[in-house]
Amino acid sequence: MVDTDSVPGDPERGREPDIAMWGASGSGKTAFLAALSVALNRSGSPGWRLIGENAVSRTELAKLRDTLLQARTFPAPTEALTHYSWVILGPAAAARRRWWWPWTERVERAPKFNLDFLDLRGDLYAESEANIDKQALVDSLVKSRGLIYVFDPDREARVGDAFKHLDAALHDVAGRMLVGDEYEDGKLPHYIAVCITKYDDPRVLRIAMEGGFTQRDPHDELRIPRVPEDRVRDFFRRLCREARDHNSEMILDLLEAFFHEDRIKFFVTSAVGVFIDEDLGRFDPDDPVNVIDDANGGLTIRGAVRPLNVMEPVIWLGRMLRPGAMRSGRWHG
Ligand SMILES: Nc1nc2c(ncn2[C@@H]2O[C@H](COP(=O)(O)OP(=O)(O)OP(=O)(O)O)[C@@H](O)[C@H]2O)c(=O)[nH]1
Ligand SMILES: [Mg+2]
Repeated sequence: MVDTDSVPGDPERGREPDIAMWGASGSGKTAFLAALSVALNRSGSPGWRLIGENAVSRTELAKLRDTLLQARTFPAPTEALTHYSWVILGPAAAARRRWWWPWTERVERAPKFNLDFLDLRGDLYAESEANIDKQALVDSLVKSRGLIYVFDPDREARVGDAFKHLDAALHDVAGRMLVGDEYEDGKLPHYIAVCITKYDDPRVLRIAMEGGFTQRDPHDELRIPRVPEDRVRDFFRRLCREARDHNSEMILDLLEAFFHEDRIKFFVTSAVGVFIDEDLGRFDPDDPVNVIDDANGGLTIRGAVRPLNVMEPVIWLGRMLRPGAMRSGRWHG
């Protein structure tokens, strides 16, 4: 029997495992990354930072953030495969004294997660033949142990191709990981954060509010309607039912067939957040739209950028994957 608690996150490389991201074309992957540093700054719990590990990643991070905050619009569709190496640093816990060594204080290590993201165009799986970028996506899904799966309810209602993409990508990953004997339980070893994007979109908000999925957080002065944690899975199922493609109803089953149920967590996210009228000082259900058309046929972010649930999935994955916390399917204690 192997003591799983002593197994580091990624034994082969002796470092924290990577987090990979995927989702259909235009589902909001790059906007999510752009919102991440804004979200960490706004988190209300000071001390969280997102840092580029190399010059390219630092420049890209600044560019993404400026697009949202200065240009007040969204990043352009991803054309070339971009590799980001970022580190999230959290605040160190207060120093502690040990009872057997009371005259010295032990400084707790600050939480630190590596984010090795590959940002790809999401239409890869629209092409049936193999290509280099698709290969890179599958490699990154296989190598990672944390996944951010981006699900765009707006696209599902209009185009409805998430099932096709997910099914194809999962079968490619399973073909590489599950055919051998390594994962005896027949499931992929990843933790997966299923992120429903564009919650601020009026249609998505309406389904949440009229479907009775939302609640008000009594501590939130802005009175933004939230989907409580224990309702998000049901909300996801509902959005899949509203999709254009009837196969979308199978997305949840597909996820639960490939991943351990206790390693899947659902999040309702928005890169820009809902509109808050600063004079009113709170959310107005009759005036929620935060993304409007501009004169040049593009989009403008109308009010403040207040990302919703963007850092939460990343920090959840970081916590699940930190050395010692992960239970790989390869070991059975
Ligand atoms: N309302 C709203 N729209 C969003 C949000 N995030 C993204 N969008 C819209 O979705 C579009 C696509 O977002 P991207 O982040 O570029 O999507 P992507 O998944 O990176 O797309 P590809 O790189 O083309 O695969 C944006 O241009 C916005 O119009 C959001 O939080 N709210
Ligand atoms: Mg993109």
